[in-house]
Amino acid sequence: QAIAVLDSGVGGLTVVKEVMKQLPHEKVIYFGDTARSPYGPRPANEVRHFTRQIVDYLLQFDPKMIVIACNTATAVAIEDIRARVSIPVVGVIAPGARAAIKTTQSGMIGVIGTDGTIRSQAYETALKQISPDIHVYSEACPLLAPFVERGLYSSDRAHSIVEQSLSPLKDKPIDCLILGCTHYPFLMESISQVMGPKVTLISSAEETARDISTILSQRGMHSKSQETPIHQFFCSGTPTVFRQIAENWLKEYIAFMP
Ligand code: DGN
Repeated sequence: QAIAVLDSGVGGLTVVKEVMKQLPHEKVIYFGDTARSPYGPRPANEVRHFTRQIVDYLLQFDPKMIVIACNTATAVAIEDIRARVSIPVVGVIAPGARAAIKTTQSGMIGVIGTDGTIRSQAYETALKQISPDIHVYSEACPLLAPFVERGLYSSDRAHSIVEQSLSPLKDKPIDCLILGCTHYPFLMESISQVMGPKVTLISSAEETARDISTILSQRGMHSKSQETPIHQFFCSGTPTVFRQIAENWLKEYIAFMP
């Protein structure tokens, strides 16, 4: 049985890469809703509806777990999906929030994400639930995910958009920054250059893969096979760019895209 992973587009591939790194024998079935990306500006109801549709599609494959590898969808749909399915559902917000609390020394945490994620205040809620005195500085960066979606994450233009998007956080006293959108690890180098060495970056992708592993262990659900699995990738839009990005991002882990 596979781990089913979904996102509005290519962002969830950052979670998939961490899963492949940490859990090389687990098969992944991925769905990127590239035709309807970005989710960030959409109303919560609509994102919830899209998430349900994708989960229904993925359930055909009889997965052992659903990973909502999209912060925007996690923020507004995770409880709804948990109520609808009987397998474990993992989101990307709680793992990132926990990691940030472990990392911060000053108690001042920055969060960047889509409009939808920042509007939902899901990170504030998750962070303050663990540690009520924490101070959160959030900034919506709506330009970043669409740029990644076009495959332009290594360009000079991407770097200047990162610079511009993060400028409101530059003078804030934060010591860690949560990358609260699964598209942002594609821009990790630029983000790290802009924020400087005093700010630790927390990738919700890496933390989520750790959570997935913990849940599989607790439930005795790890794959027993020692073979390299054949993963499956689907997207709702034209596959050309999606495929290029996936092949390039996951090249250490997949020989070719089936
Ligand atoms: N990757 C998604 C997230 O983590 O919020 C959403 C990106 C988008 O749709 N703009």
